[in-house]
Amino acid sequence: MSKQWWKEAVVYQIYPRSFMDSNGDGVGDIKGIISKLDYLKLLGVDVVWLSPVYESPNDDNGYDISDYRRIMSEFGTMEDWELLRDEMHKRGIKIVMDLVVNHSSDEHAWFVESRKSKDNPYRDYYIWREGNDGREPNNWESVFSGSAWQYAEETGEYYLHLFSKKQPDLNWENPELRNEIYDMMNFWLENGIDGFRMDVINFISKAPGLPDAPNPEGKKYASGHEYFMNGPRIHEFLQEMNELVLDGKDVMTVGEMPGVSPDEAQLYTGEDRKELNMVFQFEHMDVDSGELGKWDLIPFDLKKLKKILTKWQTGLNGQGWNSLYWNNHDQPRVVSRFGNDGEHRVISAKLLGTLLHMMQGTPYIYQGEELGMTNVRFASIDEYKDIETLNMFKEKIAEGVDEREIMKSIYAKGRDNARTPMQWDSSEHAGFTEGTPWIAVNPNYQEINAEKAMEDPNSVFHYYRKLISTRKEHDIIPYGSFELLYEDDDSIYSYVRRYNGEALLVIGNVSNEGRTFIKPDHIQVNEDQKQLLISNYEVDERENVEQIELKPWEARVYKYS
Ligand code: TEU
Ligand code: CA
Repeated sequence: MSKQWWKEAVVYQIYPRSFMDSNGDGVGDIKGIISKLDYLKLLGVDVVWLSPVYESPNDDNGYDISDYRRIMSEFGTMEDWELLRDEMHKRGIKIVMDLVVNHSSDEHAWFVESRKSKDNPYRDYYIWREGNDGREPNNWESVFSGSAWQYAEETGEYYLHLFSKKQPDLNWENPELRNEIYDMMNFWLENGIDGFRMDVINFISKAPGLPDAPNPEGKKYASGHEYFMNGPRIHEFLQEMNELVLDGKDVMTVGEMPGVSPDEAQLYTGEDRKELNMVFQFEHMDVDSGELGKWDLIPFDLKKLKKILTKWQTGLNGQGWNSLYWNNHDQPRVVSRFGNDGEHRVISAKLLGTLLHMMQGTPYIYQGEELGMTNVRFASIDEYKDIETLNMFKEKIAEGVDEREIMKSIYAKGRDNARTPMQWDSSEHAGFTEGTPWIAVNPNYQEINAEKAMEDPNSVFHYYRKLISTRKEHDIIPYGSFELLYEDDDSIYSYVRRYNGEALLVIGNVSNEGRTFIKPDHIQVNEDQKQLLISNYEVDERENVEQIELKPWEARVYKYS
C-alpha cells in the first residue's frame, strides 16, 4: 500500500451558507471563511472540502448549479475565492471543491436551451423521454419525494431529476456533455484547487432503457436505485475522467456513493484502477434506518455499526482506501445520534471522535463536530429550510400521517440538524452573523461555542486537536491493519491495529454505564513499554490493561509492540 499525503490528511468540511457571515446578510460567505482560517489552522486540519460555492438558485442550497465557473453572488466574487485559496495555501491547508455533475440547476444555460425544442443542440445534455400513457416515462421516485420526472410543456416530454425538479439529471451518455464537464474540472484545477469531492458520482451511469423499478407494494413511485447506482458505464466514465483530467496531477478525489459496497469500492479506489482515491459509503449511515428508509426510525445498534465498519476496514485494507466520517451536511449530528448529547455530551463526543480517527482511512470532520455541536429541535416546521425535509413533510401530511410522528423523524434525521449556523461565541446568533441568520441558530449556543471551547483545555475542540496531531505522529494509525475485538458486545467498541511490528489497542465504552474491559488473551501487551496515546478521562498510564473498569463513554488508545 503506497504512502500518499491524502491518506495521512485530516479533512474539514465547510458548508459555506452556515459557516460565517461577514456582511450581515445572514448568509455565510467566503470572506467569513477567510476570517476563520486561523481557527482551522489551530485545529490542525490539512484539507478543507468546500461545499458548493458556485452560482445557484439555492433550491438545494448550492447543489443545483446554474454556472459552474462563477461564484454565487451571495457568497462573494471570484477574487474573494482566489484570496481564500491563497490564504489557505499560505497556511498549508489544501482546498478541495465540490463537483456536482450528476445534475445541474434547471436555470443553467444548458438546460434553458435544452428544454426549448427537441432538436436544440443542448437537448441531449439532459435525459428527456416521452410520457407513458399520459404518465411519467417510468415509476422512479425522486430522492426528494414524488416522481423523478417532470413534464415540460414546451416539447410535451418529461425530463429526469433524481433529486429536486430544479435539478435535472445530466446525460453522461453524451460525449459532448462529458467533455464540457472535463473542461470545467480543468478550469478549476488550473485555478489551483487540490481536488474534488464528487456528488453522487456513482449515479451518472443509468441502466439502458430506464426500466420501471420493482414495486411490490404497488406504491405510486418506487426507488429505481438498482437502475442508477453503480450503473453499467460508471467505471468507463471515471477512467475517462481520470485520463482526461486527473491523471498525473497531485490532487485528491473522493466520490460520494450512496449504495456502494466494499467490493465495488475496491474497483473505484484500487490504486491500479485510475478512478478515484476514496469514496464516501453510506452503510453505517443507514444503521438506524428501517425498511422504509431514513425517516423510518429504528434504535441504534452498536453491534450492527461495528460489523459494518469492520467490513469496510478489512474490505479495503490493501485493496483501496476508506474515507472516515460520522457527519456531513446531510447527516444528523453524531453526538445526538450515536452519543449522549445531554449529561455526557463532551465525553461521548470525544469517544466517538476517537473510535473514528484511530481507524484506517482519511478522517473527515464536519463543521461544529469539533465543538460537539448537537441536533436541533425547532418548534415549528416553518423554521426548517431543507427541501428534502419540507417535501417529505408535505407528502406525509397529505398521506394523513400524524404531524408529531413526522416531526420525530425530522428531529432525528433531518439535514437541517447539520445546517444550523456554526456557533462561534455566546453573542447574539452565536457570532455567526450581525444580521438575521438564514436559519435559526441552535438555542444551546451559549453553552456550546468555539470561543468557550478554545478557552477550555478539556473541550472537544482541544481533544480533536490531539486526535489530529496523534495521527500525524504514528504511521500505524493511517496505515495499520484492523482487527475488531469484543464483536458481540453491545457496549464495548474495541479494536487492534497492527503495522511494522507495532500495535494499537483502542478501547471504547459506548454506553451511559460503567463496563469492564478484559484484554483478550491473544492481545499480548508488554505492560512496561506500552504507551497511552490518548484518553478522554484522566488515566494513570501505568494502570495494567489486563482488566479495566471503563467509565461511561470512556476511550483509551494504547500503543505497544
Ligand atoms: O447527497 C446525495 C444523497 O443521497 C443525499 O440525498 C443524502 O443521502 C440524503 O439527503 C440523506 O438524507 C448529495 C449531497 O450531499 C446532498 O446535499 C444533495 O442534496 C444531493 O446529493 C443532490 O445534489
Ligand atoms: Ca453574508
